[in-house]
Amino acid sequence: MTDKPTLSDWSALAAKEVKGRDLTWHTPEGINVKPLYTAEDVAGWEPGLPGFAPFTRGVRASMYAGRPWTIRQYAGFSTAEESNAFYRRNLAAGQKGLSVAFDLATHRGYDSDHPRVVGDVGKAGVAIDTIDDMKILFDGIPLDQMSVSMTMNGAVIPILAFFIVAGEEQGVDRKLLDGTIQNDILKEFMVRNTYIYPPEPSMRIISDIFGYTSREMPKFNSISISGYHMQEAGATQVQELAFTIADGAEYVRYGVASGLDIDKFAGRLSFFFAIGMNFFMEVAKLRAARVLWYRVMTKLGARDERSKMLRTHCQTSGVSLTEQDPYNNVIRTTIEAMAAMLGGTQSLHTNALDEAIALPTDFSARIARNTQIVIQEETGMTKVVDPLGGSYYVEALTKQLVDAAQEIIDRVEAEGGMAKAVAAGWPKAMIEEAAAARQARVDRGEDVIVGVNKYRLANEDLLETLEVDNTKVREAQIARIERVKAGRDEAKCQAALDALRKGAAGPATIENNLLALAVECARARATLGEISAAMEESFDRYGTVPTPVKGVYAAPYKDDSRWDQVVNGVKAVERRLGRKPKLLVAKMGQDGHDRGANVIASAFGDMGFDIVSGPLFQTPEETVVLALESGVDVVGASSLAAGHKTLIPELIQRLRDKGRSDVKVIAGGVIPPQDYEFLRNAGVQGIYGPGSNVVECAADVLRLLGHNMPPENLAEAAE
Ligand code: MLC
Ligand code: 5AD
Repeated sequence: MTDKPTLSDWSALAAKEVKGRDLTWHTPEGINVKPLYTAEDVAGWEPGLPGFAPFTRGVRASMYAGRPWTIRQYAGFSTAEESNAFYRRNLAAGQKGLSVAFDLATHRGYDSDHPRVVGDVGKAGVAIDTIDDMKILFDGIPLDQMSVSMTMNGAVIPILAFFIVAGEEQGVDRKLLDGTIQNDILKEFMVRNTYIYPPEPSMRIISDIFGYTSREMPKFNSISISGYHMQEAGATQVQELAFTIADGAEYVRYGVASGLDIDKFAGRLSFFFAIGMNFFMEVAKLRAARVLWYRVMTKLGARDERSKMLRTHCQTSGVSLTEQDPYNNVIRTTIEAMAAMLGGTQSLHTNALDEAIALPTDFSARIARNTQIVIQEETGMTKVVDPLGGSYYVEALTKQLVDAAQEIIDRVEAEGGMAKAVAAGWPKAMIEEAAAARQARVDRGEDVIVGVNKYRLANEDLLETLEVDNTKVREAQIARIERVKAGRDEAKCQAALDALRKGAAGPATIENNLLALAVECARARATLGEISAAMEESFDRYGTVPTPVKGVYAAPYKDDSRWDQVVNGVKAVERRLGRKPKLLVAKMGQDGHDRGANVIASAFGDMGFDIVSGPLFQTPEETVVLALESGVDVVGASSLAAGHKTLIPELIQRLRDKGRSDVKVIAGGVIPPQDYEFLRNAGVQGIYGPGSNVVECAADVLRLLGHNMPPENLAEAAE
């Protein structure tokens, strides 16, 4: 009998096979993944059993064998009528829970008739202005039987009030309302940007909602503490994990400080994570999240096990999907969905294959939904609880993620908690650095994206996409606002709004509970804009100006000939102009997705451009003023929420009106190829969709500025 091979025997054999090449994978989170894991890597690690603390293997003993996760597709567009019809079709075809996507006007507390939201109404989600809209949205959907998630953070008070009153008017007691409100403002300040008020009153709103729902709505999840948007903004999985858990700890502290007993509300806190393409890391991340939350809640004094149990929704990653060769997105989403379920999620959204260009059509929504149905009903994967439990690699990764995230959590806690960290800005900066580094890896081909930086198709077929007629939606919404206002008891409505105004101006007491006061406003037919404005009077409206990170994008380009060509091109233009070429990175409308804009600002800055980072939420008029005041050569409009066809032509027209058509306008972001011609006819001189190489974008801008920039392949030929 031969001796059993040892680990060093394996090492020697593997080294021989690869001629000594180092097989360690250094991940962006700083984890060194080895090519082999064995029992040695998990010595001392005890994952326990599902349903028992610390819930590493799942929050339920029977998990999907008892009840599969909820197929909960996030959706909403156009009017309440259209979204309602879409929901009903989806439920009939096997979707299990609802998840409402609101348009950006609604998110930011504006009625559809507000002049700042002309490009946004009904575009990235459904427009909701009044209780009537909310009732139509759930028409024929019994709110005591269907669990409904609502992604709302800024205008969370009027939306939740409308939901409660819509239930009431359906005959459903609020005690029976089942669902979730996102209500997670800290990540809005960090990455998602649909806040309305400054941080302090925003945190009061959250405690008021905890108070109200814990007293009145026992089945309702009062918050969905979200890491999703951090990963979308470029965060590594360790950053996503750590900042999300630290956010959760902060909310619990605020709830307790507002006088609530921790175990009275903590059982209804829920979570939300992104699931990207690093399959095993994502599985381990969900397991690690449960361990970390158990630890944090034990430390914060929770006694009830339910308070320490991390229940989560997941969504497959939007940024991992591509405009190019979009059927590859079905494959990506399937892999991500499997990671979410193997990690033990409670609820899941799978993205549609047209994610990178538009909102889902009936066709793409069907494929996305069926991805989950096939896993649940055809594969047998739900029959066994935590089937990856005990995998040396998964268990070792779980432990490593717990340790790495704990380090960041400890730093946050040592500095006084997440609210302070967010105000100091370092988590956001950390995420932006990770985003710039990722973009450089993709642009350099180090991170492969099939169909984008490798195996790219010579010709792409056009995909049929959903188009919302924004003008029509806006007109319909305005008509309904007018009808509701004409039909209400004005004195009663104004009295309810006055009471809310006073409540917002006063201390956070039970009598001043903002949600309770807003429920009265909703009953009296006040609009979302009126309810938001009543609070804005004492809370004020918050705004920030982005600060691009420096040097991160440039770092890996040392000794890169194409990079040098572009940098020299910028210098040549600088010599000719007697100053650096200047670019305004503009964000117009209520679209707060700023990862792309920040990455462009950082990368172009690194290449030598003079960058003006425009504030979020500008009107085209404000953008023109800023462009002319700062004397820019180029305005780059970044659009990810479908406002481009309204906002960019208006910007160009206004530049022309000022006699400044010499200022070049380019556009980037989520823009369907079907719209390119429309934009070019409007005067846009360069369009850069998802998957564009940033160095090549800069080369293109140099050409626009009259520099004789050689094409990319010539640079390669010259090497
Ligand atoms: C579950 N149950 C079981 C069981 N599994 N009972 C017995 N045996 C089992 N094996 C019970 C649960 O205890 C619960 O009852 C009920 O069944 C429902 O299960 P759940 O696991 O709680 O699922 P669900 O209701 O779907 O709730 C999941 C959640 C919730 C807790 C994560 O917060 C949620 O649905 N979140 C969704 C968030 C979302 O969709 N966000 C979209 C963001 S999009 P009980 O009585 O215990 O409750 C976005 C994009 C953007 O943000 O930026 O715009
Ligand atoms: N309908 C469906 N999905 C949406 N998303 C955003 N808005 C909608 C909507 N109205 C999804 C996309 C995006 C993520 C934030 O949510 O996948 O990446």
